[in-house]
Amino acid sequence: MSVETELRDLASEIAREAGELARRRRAEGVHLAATKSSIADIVTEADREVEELIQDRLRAARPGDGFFGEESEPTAGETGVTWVVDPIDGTVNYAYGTPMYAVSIAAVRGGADPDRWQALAGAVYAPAADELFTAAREHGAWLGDQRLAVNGSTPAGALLGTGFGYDPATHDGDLATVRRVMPMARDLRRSGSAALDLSYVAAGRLDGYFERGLKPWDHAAGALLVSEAGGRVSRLGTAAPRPMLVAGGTEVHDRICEIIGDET
Ligand code: LIP
Repeated sequence: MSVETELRDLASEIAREAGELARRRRAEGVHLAATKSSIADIVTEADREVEELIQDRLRAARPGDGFFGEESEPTAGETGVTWVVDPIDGTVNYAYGTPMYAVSIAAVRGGADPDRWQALAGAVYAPAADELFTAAREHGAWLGDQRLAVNGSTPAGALLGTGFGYDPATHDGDLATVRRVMPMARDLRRSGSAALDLSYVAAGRLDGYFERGLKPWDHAAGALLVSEAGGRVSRLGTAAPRPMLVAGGTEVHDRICEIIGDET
């Protein structure tokens, strides 16, 4: 067993346990804990409780690793491995009681900078669907025991996913991007969870995905799933306040980048 597959199996085990906790708390009733960047950017008590469980399990299994989670202060490690964690991606869906939410756990080599890290392993668990997407570097991407592969060419147009930030002031610009990309699309999906959007690209349920302003924990695991499923992932405009993430099979990825590339 390689380091990457060991990290993948640990992430998978913890993602399932954390997802089950999130599902239980959802059934018991969700309570708002705070708002962050805007009144729409919420964190629930479950987000914090789930992240605490994940951090405890990781600390017990690999005490020297770093941790970079959405709901806590980053902690440096001394092993060279950092865990990048979104305890409940799709928080607004979760708060509203819609099923598109997931636990996203990734292990990366190096710090928590997506432009410098090397993703080693990832797990995205969707409790409502009981679907566990996993990947280990150079060991493929999987949904359970089913090997994943991104879609190839899209003669009928590409089925694309996208999303919007919590700040309404950014919506006009993001909609302008959607308007530019739509001529290549057959249709558009907006799930509310970047981790699941990327998992769906890896599984061939979407042909491509683009979204501006994601946080590292939103895409750390999902991006590895896409690349291990034979797809491509790029971050455009990394010097901008809201870099653009693009993912898909090579043809779709490259076409989206060609359309968007000059606007970032
Ligand atoms: C969410 C992303 C989603 C994006 C939302 C939000 P969160 O992450 O997964 O793609 O459109 O604005 O950023 O806040 O649920 O962890």
